[in-house]
Amino acid sequence: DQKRIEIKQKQQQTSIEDFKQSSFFTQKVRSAKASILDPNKTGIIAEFKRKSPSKGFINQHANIKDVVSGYEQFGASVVSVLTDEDFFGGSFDDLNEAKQILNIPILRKDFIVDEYQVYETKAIGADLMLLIAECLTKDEVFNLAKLAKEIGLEILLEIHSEDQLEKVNEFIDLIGINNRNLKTFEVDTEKSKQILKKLPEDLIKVAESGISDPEVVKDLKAAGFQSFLIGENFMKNENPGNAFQE
Ligand code: IGP
Repeated sequence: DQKRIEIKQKQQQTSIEDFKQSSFFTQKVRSAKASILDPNKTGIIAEFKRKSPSKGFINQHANIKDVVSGYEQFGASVVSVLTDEDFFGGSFDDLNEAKQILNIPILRKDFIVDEYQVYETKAIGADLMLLIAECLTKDEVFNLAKLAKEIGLEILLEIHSEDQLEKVNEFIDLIGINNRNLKTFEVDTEKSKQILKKLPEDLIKVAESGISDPEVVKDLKAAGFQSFLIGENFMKNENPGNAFQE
């Protein structure tokens, strides 16, 4: 609800028409699907995140350009940038700085609830967008994903339980299973492996959150996940790019 109030205010400053005029709007996005399937890359979606609701500050003063260039250099397929300010301390400036130096696709990580934000996502230079099944009805997922596809964005739909699978539709490119329960913050990769078995064949399958060692990645890969969204485990180091390498 808070997001919706913010959106109303923003709409008075920048209109959807303004977004359509922006230079990124007409550009073709970089495909996250292709980058994840690229055998010369790791399949990892590496996240830039200063703080989180579960941990508080992780790395308050990290320099985004240093971090994300490290991620790219060591083989990340995609970089995820939080743009939510209240819970994650992110901003559009962060995404903009990342865009200036990266050659790989950028995921805009935020709570998308309105069509306005879909246009905004394209205009700020992101290549794909997160939709969280838990925050949206089936119809909302459909409408937001359809619009995103129309303007050329790729879509990662995040689910956390099997019943949310009914929100998958033909516009979704990647499906993420969040190992972390957004309400209790508990991490359970076994449950994610169970849900994985029920997923449609043609989607790229992403394991998200709480991945803290290479053994877990191996285990999830063996179970059939093609991509791994990792934030805190990198960001908690003084030099997150180097942490990725290790
Ligand atoms: C990354 P972690 O535990 O590696 O930092 O998790 C990512 O999965 C997590 O930030 C996340 C998230 C979200 C953040 C998953 N779903 C939805 C904001 C909104």
